[in-house]
Amino acid sequence: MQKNMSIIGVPMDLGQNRRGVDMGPSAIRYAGVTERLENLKYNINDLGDVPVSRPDEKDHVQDGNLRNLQQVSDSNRQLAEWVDEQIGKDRFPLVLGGDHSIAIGSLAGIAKHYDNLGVIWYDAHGDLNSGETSPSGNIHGMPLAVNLGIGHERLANILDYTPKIKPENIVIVGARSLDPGEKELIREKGITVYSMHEIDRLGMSRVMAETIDYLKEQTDGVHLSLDLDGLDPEEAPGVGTPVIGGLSYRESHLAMEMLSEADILTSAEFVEVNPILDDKNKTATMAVGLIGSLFGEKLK
Ligand code: B3U
Ligand code: MN
Ligand code: MN
Repeated sequence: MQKNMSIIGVPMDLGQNRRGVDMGPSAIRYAGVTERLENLKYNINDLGDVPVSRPDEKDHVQDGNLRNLQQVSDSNRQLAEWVDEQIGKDRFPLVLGGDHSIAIGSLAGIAKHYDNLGVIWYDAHGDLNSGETSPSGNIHGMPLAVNLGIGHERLANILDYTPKIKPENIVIVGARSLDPGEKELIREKGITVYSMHEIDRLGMSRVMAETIDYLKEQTDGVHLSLDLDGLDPEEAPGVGTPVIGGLSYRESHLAMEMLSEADILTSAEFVEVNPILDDKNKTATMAVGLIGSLFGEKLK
């Protein structure tokens, strides 16, 4: 793993409609992410936060079925530029959200450096909606579709290219809440999904072994996009859209340890930590624990 790492915070809460997830980057920093990584001998440069407009600022209008389109796309464009620059300097980007709409900007900045970027989408949701299929109008339910080139061009065309990723290079892990339009897209594009059903049947160990083998063969870089709502809300309560029956602390640490051992990751993001809905920063602390395992902490 690249030892030079840049942390980028994105205090974004405009991709959904519950306040508080904008404090996610602060909560994760407060839970000690930098110290944790420095102890593992990473050279950390924390670049601070990408600017995001306040919910009460300017014209927060709904554009069709896309809430706060202008503000979400403006911040994502800046995020894409920051991420692009860090990869250009040969630094591993670790992006801290913020709601999951920020995966639009991070992948825009990352994917231009690869011919065949792989993506592990660790999430209760598919985030494969568009303005046409979304039941909520919330852009945090759309980033994976946007990265496939499906969605408003202000989102899909950030940094002037689209699509960012290929459907065959995506692996979704932990899904248990998919909308009808998302299921259709998964079928149509042949996206690999390990839902909770497969995880229960096969076990996380086999699911991650298959994911790693597949992406190793198929891709020239792998991005982990980890939505904390992939975990069970009993263990990670500080998220805006909790879905029961999720991944456990133990399964999630095993997944991170296996990724660390395989050494295939080239970028990562941790999103949807909402400290207002949390229980004594438990979810941000969970995120930092997972980051520890992902970047090489060992049990013995
Ligand atoms: N699929 C629903 C709910 C949702 C998606 N992502 C989150 N929630 N976190 C939607 O609104 O698109
Ligand atoms: Mn998500
Ligand atoms: Mn989710």
